[in-house]
Amino acid sequence: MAHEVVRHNLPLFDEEGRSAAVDDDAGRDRHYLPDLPEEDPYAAGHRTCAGCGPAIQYRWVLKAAGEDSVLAGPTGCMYVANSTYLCTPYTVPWAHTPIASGGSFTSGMAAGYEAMIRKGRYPGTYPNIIVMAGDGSASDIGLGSISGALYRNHDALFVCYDNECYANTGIQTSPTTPYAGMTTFTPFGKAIPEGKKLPPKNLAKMMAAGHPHCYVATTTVGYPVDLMNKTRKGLNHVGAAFLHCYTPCQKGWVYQTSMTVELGRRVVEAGLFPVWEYDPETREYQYFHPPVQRPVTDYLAMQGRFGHMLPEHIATLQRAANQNWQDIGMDVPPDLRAGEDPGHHKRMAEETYSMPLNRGVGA
Ligand SMILES: Cc1ncc(C[n+]2csc(CCOP(=O)(O)OP(=O)(O)O)c2C)c(N)n1
Ligand code: SF4
Ligand SMILES: [Mg+2]
Repeated sequence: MAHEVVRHNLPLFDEEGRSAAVDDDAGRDRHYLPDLPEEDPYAAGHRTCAGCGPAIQYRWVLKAAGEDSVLAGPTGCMYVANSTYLCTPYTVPWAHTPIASGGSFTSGMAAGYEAMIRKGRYPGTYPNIIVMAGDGSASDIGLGSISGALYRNHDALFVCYDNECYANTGIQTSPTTPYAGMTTFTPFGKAIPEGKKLPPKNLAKMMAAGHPHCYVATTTVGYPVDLMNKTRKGLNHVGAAFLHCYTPCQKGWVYQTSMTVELGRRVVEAGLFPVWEYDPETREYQYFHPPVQRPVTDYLAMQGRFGHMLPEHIATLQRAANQNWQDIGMDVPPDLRAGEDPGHHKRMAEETYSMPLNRGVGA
């Protein structure tokens, strides 16, 4: 006789109880956090760089998922920096997979647990099955295996931690590296002054459009409660879920290490990374409308990887951001529309911005 597969139903964190919140000058609630679980399945003591965005994301995803989780990690910084012989920061089972196989390995785990529980060989509740793959893995080398797992609807959460480069092998360009983002494979010079010419691949929209039965969402390390709730929604969804999370890489992007979470907000406020959720029941997108809309220079000027940009490059990015604002149903304020004109900008290295942060490097 087949045994029943019992699943967890994780409660969502309260996003309304913001009594402890302290607003900053821009009206953003800065210091709000609800009561969170004490447990930290991603414990301290790993070896990622100071301020590593993917490490922050790993910690919050696993805090939201809890101890009854099993985890896979394809090759990338979050494999290499987190594991040395006989040592990992995880208090839950974890396995490394080849960079191309995060999706297929996780499909196997999900199918295996289903089968073992049905046959009475595993006595517990169906665990939270999670794979966290870098952008190089999820949007490029391992895209096929993740798409296959989503298509077959295995009950697992597939996360892309997006640091917008192949970080672990020395900051090479990936499909999610933004236009003009400097990497070791997209240096700027006389022939190609913008560095990278292509716009980023729209990974999450591609996953939602191509696998409409899946829960799909985007988030950033700038919104911890949103990130943790989307983790829980993805895990509660019976079937495959995909989460695309923006995670700054201070080594590759060249910024002050304390600014990782601030960047996670500014990229949204600059219109360069829309935060949304796709509901497979209603087949609708819900877009987050940030309370602050900034010129892209407020975001770009914080990072050395954009320091070489010329006025026409900044104008190109402002046009892309303005298109994003329209796509998510927000008006484009006149000053942001004016930024579509190159004459509106100085060279990036001379741009002013709204916080005293490090200057861009480069020309
Ligand atoms: C098939 C294959 N090609 C290339 C590599 C070399 N490699 C190891 S880690 C890595 C970078 C992965 O980038 P990403 O998935 O974005 O993770 P990140 O390092 O940025 O965390 C690469 C290219 C590999 N391990 N396997
Ligand atoms: S190189 Fe980037 S992604 Fe890798 S550990 Fe350092 S900050 Fe994190
Ligand atoms: Mg990466």
